[in-house]
Amino acid sequence: MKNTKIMLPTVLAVALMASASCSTQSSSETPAGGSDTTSYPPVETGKANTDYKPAFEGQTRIAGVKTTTPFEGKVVTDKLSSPWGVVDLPSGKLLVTEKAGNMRIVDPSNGNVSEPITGLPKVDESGQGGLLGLALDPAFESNRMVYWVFAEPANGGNHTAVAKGRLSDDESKIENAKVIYQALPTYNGKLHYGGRVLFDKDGNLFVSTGERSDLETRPQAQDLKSGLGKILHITTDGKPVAGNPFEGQADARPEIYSYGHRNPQGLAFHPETGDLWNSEFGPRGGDEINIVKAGSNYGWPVITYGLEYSGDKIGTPVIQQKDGMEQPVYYWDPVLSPSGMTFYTGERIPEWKNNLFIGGLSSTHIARLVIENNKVVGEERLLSSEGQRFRDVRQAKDGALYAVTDAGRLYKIDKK
Ligand SMILES: [Ca+2]
Repeated sequence: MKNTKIMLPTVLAVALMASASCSTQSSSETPAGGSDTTSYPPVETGKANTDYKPAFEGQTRIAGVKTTTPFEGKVVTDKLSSPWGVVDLPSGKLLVTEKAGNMRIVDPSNGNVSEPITGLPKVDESGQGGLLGLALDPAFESNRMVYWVFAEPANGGNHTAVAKGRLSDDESKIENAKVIYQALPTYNGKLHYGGRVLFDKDGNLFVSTGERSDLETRPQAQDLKSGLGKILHITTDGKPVAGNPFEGQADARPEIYSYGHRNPQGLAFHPETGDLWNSEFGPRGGDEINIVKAGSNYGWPVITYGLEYSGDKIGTPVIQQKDGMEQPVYYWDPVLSPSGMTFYTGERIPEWKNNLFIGGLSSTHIARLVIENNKVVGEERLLSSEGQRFRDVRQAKDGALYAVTDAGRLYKIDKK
């Protein structure tokens, strides 16, 4: 969703500041509003899994940066159950998916969590499956349409699917839920569903799908006849968008936008360039941030900066770069387990403008990446003292970042 710059009324902002505060983190050595460009050593100090060399300087372990504006991460609620995606409604309340198959509405002004919203199709919540990312229709205020990604149970296993439905006027149920797209083939596994969905400026959807992890399905990331390991570009009816890169090409699915992805769980548009960026789980040592371009190949499982979790090397030959395959803008070794992400466009913390914020699961922090000319030039770890697996981070219309964690917390991250 595009973010806007409408500020929250002062009264509500004060109420928010006064609401439940379980924890705070701040960096307050310099005056409020400062913009410190000092570089620090890279935030990653752990041993890398490999001795692979990056394709260009600054592709990994970039210099550290520190936010100088005092800020804090407050727990709005800890009553969610494995929340996976969060979006803000026009009312300022937040619509959240929970992995087991529920949506709920959270009121950030008081932390209230609604009963489960009914009417959603059943999900397969085994392993990494379940109810995943969501997006509001750009015309939500008039049509109240919600789109979501989920692991759909099917004969022979499950697959990543996209559905839509109308949020009832009383916000208690999804009406006329309909599955609009299935990323086939169905597979009997429980890993790597991808799972984010994002509207573009033309009112079409970008959807990320995983390659289901196993050696058996992994090669399908390179297979244009498979829906696995892809970024897809579909209409709100689940049809390929006209002009997609493989349109009219034999032996290719016309809904595919890019391929060679492993398990992309983050999608966001760069606010200045308009480019689509993704975050993607690599194997052990190869988590990536990419700029997603139409028709491009992102390399998995042919090239990667990581190892198998067994420690075995990946690929024959074992290579990290190849002509015709895109290099990540940035990668992590050791890994972050990057999930939902967003670019900050708010005004309250000026030094965060156009920075990328990525929820880290295994790393238990939010990564802040400073980006200039499509390169990462600084990295910071936020909320690392919280010990939380951050699943999604999103900016709401009040200009704050909201982040959900696997342990059921919703954080509001804002200027102190
Ligand atoms: Ca890649």
